Amino acid sequence: MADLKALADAVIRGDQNTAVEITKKALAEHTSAKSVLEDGLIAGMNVIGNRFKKNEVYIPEVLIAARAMKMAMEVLAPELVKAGVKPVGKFMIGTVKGDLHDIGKNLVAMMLKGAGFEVVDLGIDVAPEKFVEKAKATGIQLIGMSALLTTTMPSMEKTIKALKEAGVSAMIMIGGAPITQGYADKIGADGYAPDAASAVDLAKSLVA
Ligand code: B1M
Repeated sequence: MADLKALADAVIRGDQNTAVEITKKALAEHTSAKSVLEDGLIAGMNVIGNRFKKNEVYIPEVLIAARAMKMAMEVLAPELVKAGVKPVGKFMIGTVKGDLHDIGKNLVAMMLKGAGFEVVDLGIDVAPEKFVEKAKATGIQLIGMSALLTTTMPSMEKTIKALKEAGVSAMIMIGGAPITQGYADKIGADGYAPDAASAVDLAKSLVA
């Protein structure tokens, strides 16, 4: 029998070969795709997320774990589709206009994928019009914006204004080194998270 605890441990260690191998074995043995996802991959990423929050692991460990999860997800994804497993929620993220920093944004995207969200990544330097266009095209539930520069923080406010004017009803969360809860409140965002692990908790609570 494939061991889903061992799968979670492989994700935690960032051991992509073992993660892929156990995922394949579990599917070959008819373990449900949902169980492989929830009891193996997501369980492992949850541990990493909690350790990251407590500063017990750092960015490289999170990136390596996320890569192991990504490789296993490539094997699992077709089975999840067949089984009709629905994502926890649909999340769209981008670094706002004028801003080219994407390390934190990528980390947030990976952690949310790890938590079972379907993630649309718009990349960097994303103009308000692009957020609006993609939000309308995808019917997304939750939009995330990242900014690392004090000079690009106003792009968040402009984007929120554009989304509201376009009638987009998705929840909006923001983050990035210069962002604070006070700023989120001021510009009308629905939530702020200081780091990628808290972003997962926030995203779950916003789509709940
Ligand atoms: Co830039 N840069 N940079 N830079 N850069 C900073 C941000 C800076 C603080 C450095 C400094 O002066 N001390 C400073 C900003 C000052 C300010 O505005 N107050 C700065 C500057 C000035 C600039 C340039 C203007 C430099 C220049 O050209 N003169 C220029 C601007 C380019 C542009 O964007 N238009 C620039 C360029 C660059 C590089 C391209 C060289 C590179 C980016 C590479 C890349 O991202 N692919 C870069 C880098 C690497 C940095 C530092 C060193 C590191 C940023 C980083 O990746 N941190 C940074 C200094 C620093 O922070 N020590 C700096 C790690 C990352 C995991 O953290 O992004 O904060 P962070 O993400 C965290 C949280 O904030 C949160 O979760 C993440 C994980 O916990 N989070 C969210 C992030 N987004 C979230 C979204 C959420 C929720 C949480 O919900 C949606």
